[in-house]
Amino acid sequence: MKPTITAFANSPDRGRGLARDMRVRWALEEVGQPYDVRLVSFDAMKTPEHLALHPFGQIPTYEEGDLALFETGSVVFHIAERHKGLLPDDADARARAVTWMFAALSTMEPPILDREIAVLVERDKSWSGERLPLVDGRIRNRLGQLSTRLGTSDWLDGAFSAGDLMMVHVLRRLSSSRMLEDYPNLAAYVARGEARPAFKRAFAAQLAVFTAAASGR
Ligand code: GTB
Repeated sequence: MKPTITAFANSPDRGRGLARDMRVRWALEEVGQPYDVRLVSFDAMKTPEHLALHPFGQIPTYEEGDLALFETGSVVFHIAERHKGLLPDDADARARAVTWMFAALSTMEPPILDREIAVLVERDKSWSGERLPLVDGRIRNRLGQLSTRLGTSDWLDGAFSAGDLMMVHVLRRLSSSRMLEDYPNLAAYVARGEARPAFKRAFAAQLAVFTAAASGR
């Protein structure tokens, strides 16, 4: 059954593929599963209809027949479990790929989100000048550790997996900070993910939404 996901009708990322529907689009493209998109406004995300799908009033959601999911970790894992291509067949390798999904979401993403809040929301606070370097230090610590683990490998554990998909998308959120430039193997890792045909298709699809919204259609 063809799933339907939700995405921003007017994404604040201006089509840069940073909103989290991009992860789900990319996963669906990797496994060759066509999908529909229902675009929602910020107001629509807070209606009872949307809250029934997503208790936190956010995007993306994922509907497939009677199944409704939220949280990109869960959605990408579901897609990876139901289709070939995003998780290895070997049980141990599969568990390690899932571990990298969790690492992306639980260890790498939180300090990166903290930085976005520090830059976008807390910039005017009197303590902002002291907080940002602390947040940046936490990110650099994680980037250094991840860089050491990745080393000269193409992907985190053998072949490209849902763990890489999630990690690359999380790291992309640092693009405006230029922090990745200090970790050439991580910058190359992100570029490798972005070069995948499935990524390019997903990126083009979300950009088309932004372009159409911007041109007033
Ligand atoms: N943990 C959830 C998941 O992984 O699915 C988080 C979902 C989430 O944060 N969704 C955001 C949302 O719906 C959109 S992606 N926000 C609206 C709200 O909470 O009311 C976050 C996002 C937004 C904007 C940019 N940007 O402009 O660059 C990037 C990412």
